[in-house]
Amino acid sequence: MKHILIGLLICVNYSQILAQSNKRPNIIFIMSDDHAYQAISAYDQRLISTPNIDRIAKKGILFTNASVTNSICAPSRATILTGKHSHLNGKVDNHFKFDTTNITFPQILQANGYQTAMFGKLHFGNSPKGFDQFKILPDQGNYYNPDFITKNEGNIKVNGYVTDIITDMTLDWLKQERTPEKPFLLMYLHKAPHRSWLMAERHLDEMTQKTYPEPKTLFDDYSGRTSPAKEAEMNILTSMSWAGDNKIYPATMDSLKIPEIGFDKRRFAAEMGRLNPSQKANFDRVYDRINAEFIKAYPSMTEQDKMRWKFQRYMQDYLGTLRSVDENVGRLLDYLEANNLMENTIIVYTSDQGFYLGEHGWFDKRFIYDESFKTPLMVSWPSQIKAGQKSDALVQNLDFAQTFLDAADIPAPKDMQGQSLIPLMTGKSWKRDAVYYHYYEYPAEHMVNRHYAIVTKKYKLIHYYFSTDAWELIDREKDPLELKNVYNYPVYASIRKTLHKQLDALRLKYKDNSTISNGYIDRFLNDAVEGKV
Ligand code: SGN
Ligand code: CA
Repeated sequence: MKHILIGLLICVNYSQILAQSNKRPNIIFIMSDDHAYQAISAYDQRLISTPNIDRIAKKGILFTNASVTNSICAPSRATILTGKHSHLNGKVDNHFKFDTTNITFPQILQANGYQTAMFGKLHFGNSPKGFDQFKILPDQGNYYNPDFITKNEGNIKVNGYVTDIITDMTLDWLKQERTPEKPFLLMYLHKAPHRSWLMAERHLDEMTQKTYPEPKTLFDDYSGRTSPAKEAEMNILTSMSWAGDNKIYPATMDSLKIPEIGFDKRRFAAEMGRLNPSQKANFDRVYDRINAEFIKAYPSMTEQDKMRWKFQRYMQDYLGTLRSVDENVGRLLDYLEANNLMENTIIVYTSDQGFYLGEHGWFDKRFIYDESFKTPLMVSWPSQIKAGQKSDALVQNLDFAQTFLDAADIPAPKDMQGQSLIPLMTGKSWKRDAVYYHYYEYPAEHMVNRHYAIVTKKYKLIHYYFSTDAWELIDREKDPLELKNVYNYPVYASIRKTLHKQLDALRLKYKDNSTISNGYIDRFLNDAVEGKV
């Protein structure tokens, strides 16, 4: 009798466990805006410690070769949601609205019984489809006292700091709106650390007094590559603005006769104009000190000193915004842990692309050189993915849609172009030899020429077109800093030939037959001329 009872108990427990493990997982997609992997301690400890973000990697898998298909905000988000390259989903650049006739994975999850919510930055120019709840920033959004477009409350303004607010909204939804019987998809999307890098008041004193190591290529002169690297307008010395970015007062600029870079003074005034009196007093206190020190130092500064000074101010502010991202990710993880929501939840931490933190003398992104082409990616799912893994597989933001549908056991539409990462993360076979990249936003801010490329673990073959017609071949193993174009070196002749063939095949596979100009861009430009957009 006793044995039968124990047997029954085991059976009940076993079937409960089975039911639990067969339950479709929750999905929490955490994405920051412009978060460089160099600024996550799970990847690199030189700049900042991010203990909370690192918790996700420790519990799951850290990808060291994750990349985007087009290194810019809205196109990356469109690729994530549609599982398609930019030329097929139509969101080739930041300028035009997302085409909402695209089918996105949240729509599919919602139609299959998932509860769905999105909080933070989307940057599509329209509201997302497929969400039971959303509160999104209009366009780029603001760091202080931001406005939100909401699904149920119209447009609202919330006092406080954007990273804290987006997290409050996310936690409130989990606590008050979640239906426990349903699996959920939660997209938790930070504005930070996007330009113009305003940190939370609580980090100002500490973060504006630190000094950071310079990257090896801070003084890159762009020789050794074709013309686009030199022509881009994202050099810290020549394109980062004194007031708008480095928070030198317009009056200080006037007194030192420093010319404006871009809409320097106007951008500074717009940011400061959003602060309430107590926020402003905190910023003034810190900026007064920075300006007083700068006024003393500036007259004897060489051009190199100016570059160094700007780099330090850039790092202080950029990394300052990440302190609160890390704290707030910690708040979310603490809540999930305390409420037994970790085991069967897929948690992703990523960015819409990487970012240059002084490498090649740059800030911003767009180029295919590693720091902006690659993006941070870590995934935990304790019930299915072994903890503490590292993978150098060539995964992309293109893969998320199919990964999430696969995890929920829903067949993906045939025209999605990625590959589920579930087999890879659970130790089964997974293969990809090369990825495809295509950047379009030119002519535009930062002036990064259009280019497409094939990237393997060993090489990058890049075609810059539109304002120039130039090929680059980068040997990733021999030249990790990506300073030398070896396209015309005779020893690379056969590698070049093979890569050309592979690139042609990839363009065919992904159906990208745009050559000199892009069909979608031209269509949109024509529409714009005719007043249709
Ligand atoms: C703004 C920034 C740019 C940045 C784009 C795109 N300028 O225009 O530096 O490249 O956003 O960023 S700013 O003067 O307005 O700060 S993205 O992340 O949305 O693609
Ligand atoms: Ca971005």
